[in-house]
Amino acid sequence: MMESWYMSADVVDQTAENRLSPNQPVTPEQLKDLGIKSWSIPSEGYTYPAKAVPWNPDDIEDPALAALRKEEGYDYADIITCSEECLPDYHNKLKAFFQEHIHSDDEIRYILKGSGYFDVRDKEERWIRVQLSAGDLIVLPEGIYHRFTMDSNNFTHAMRLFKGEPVWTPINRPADDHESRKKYVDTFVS
Ligand code: KMT
Ligand code: NI
Repeated sequence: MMESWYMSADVVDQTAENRLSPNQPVTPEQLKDLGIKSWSIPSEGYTYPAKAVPWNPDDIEDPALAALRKEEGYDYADIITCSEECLPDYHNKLKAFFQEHIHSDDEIRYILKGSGYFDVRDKEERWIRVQLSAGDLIVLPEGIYHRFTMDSNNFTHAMRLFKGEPVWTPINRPADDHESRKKYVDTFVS
């Protein structure tokens, strides 16, 4: 199960839990209220390639994942492994992932192995840390301010899903005038 909590203000080590003390948990309902959707689909027992290409998403053997992809229209899928060996331009990518940004589409990630954190802003701009581990599938809605980091285990093997032709471009904050941001604010904040 995914666990989430409000973050402490002073982040020294981005890979640490950075909880408030005492811990202030965030419920799945609170995440839903920010437009975040999630599912749990056990990933053990299935093998996936370590790298993005070449890989035909129709080769997915897990019927639960195949069904969800069909239902949600996630017709594109590839694989990303966050490790120095597998991810080209590793250090710069990790830096970019942790820069606060939005996208012009939903960001959909299914953790196959390892773990990591997505941080998202709540309606009052406070950071919520969402802990993901193998089997967690999360959808961050278009226009939500967020960032990603690995945790102290330093390994994330994930599937990236998308509807249609993928666009991964991050739009760094400030992006308040971006159409996707305005749409997000209209739908979930105001
Ligand atoms: C992203 O866009 O932040 C990533 O792809 C991070 C690695 S996948 C969990
Ligand atoms: Ni992103």
